[in-house]
Amino acid sequence: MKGRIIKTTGSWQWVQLDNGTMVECRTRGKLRMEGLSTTNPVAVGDYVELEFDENQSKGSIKIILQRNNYIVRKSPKQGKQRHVLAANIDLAVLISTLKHPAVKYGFIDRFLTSCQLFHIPVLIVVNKEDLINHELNDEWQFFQSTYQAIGYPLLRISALKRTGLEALMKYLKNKTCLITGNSGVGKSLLINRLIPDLNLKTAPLSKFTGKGKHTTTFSQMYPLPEGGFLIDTPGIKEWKLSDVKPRELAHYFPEFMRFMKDCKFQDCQHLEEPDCAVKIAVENTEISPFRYEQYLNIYRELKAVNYWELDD
Ligand SMILES: Nc1nc2c(ncn2[C@@H]2O[C@H](COP(=O)(O)OP(=O)(O)OP(=O)(O)O)[C@@H](O)[C@H]2O)c(=O)[nH]1
Ligand SMILES: [Mg+2]
Ligand SMILES: [Zn+2]
Repeated sequence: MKGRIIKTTGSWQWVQLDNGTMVECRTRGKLRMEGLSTTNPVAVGDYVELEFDENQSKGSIKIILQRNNYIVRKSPKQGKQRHVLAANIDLAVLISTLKHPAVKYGFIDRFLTSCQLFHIPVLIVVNKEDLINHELNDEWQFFQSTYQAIGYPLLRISALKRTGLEALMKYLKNKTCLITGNSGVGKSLLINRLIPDLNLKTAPLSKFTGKGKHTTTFSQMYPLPEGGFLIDTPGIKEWKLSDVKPRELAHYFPEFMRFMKDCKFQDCQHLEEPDCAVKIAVENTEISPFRYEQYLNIYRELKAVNYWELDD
């Protein structure tokens, strides 16, 4: 029998069958072995083949069907281990705020890199637009010019005040959408707005730090009344890149592509090399100097990690 994973918690998975029935399943030992290089062998969004147990109330997963795509990050706790966040995603919706909490550009640029690597289209959503006053106008201009200029669609919404939701819905309809972002940006409140009667838990930010409280603790997929699915995920503190080699990093910065071919050296890493067309474009601000800085930061980080892991 076929179904789709809508929630995973350790060794138990909740699978939804085509007729809507929910079945609690275990993964078989062998399946877990095959996925050894990742901390989780099955992920939310996976299509699976399952078999019912003798008493018919629970099941076990026999096969994970071929994935269209998936997105992996380095497990925050387990060093080299990889964690599959979700599979078979049509759109990654990256939620950010300008204030409460402040923008985490490090997270955004790393997440965008992963989405380029795993071929997942991204929509950037700035939530809490009700908090964007004239003091935040420069930040908004900067944010917009940085990401819209390099081709990412960008929307401004307020989940609280229900503004911009119709425009957003046009992007989401009939797709499997991964909703990600730092803790407290409003992922769960937004999903509650789009799926009435859901009542996901949301929480005010910590008075102390102004940060989210990691209210959502596991990923789960919910059907949209208009068709499609939204995957709520726990707030991500730090996105650690997986599966990217430093010398390939520039390929995941889409705005570098049209300049790279004019670099003097074919294997140019766009650091200190002479006649680097990317660096010239940065000087002319044809490439955002900020994004180039981020490229250098991530490049150095990947170099350091690869040194310790001894594979380049
Ligand atoms: N002012 C304002 N507050 C909002 C908006 N959207 C969400 N919030 C508030 O921000 C806080 C955090 O919202 P959540 O939906 O719990 O955030 P989350 O991204 O799911 O957080 P985690 O589950 O911890 O990752 C709540 O107090 C929400 O009411 C908005 O558009 N404007
Ligand atoms: Mg949440
Ligand atoms: Zn170069």
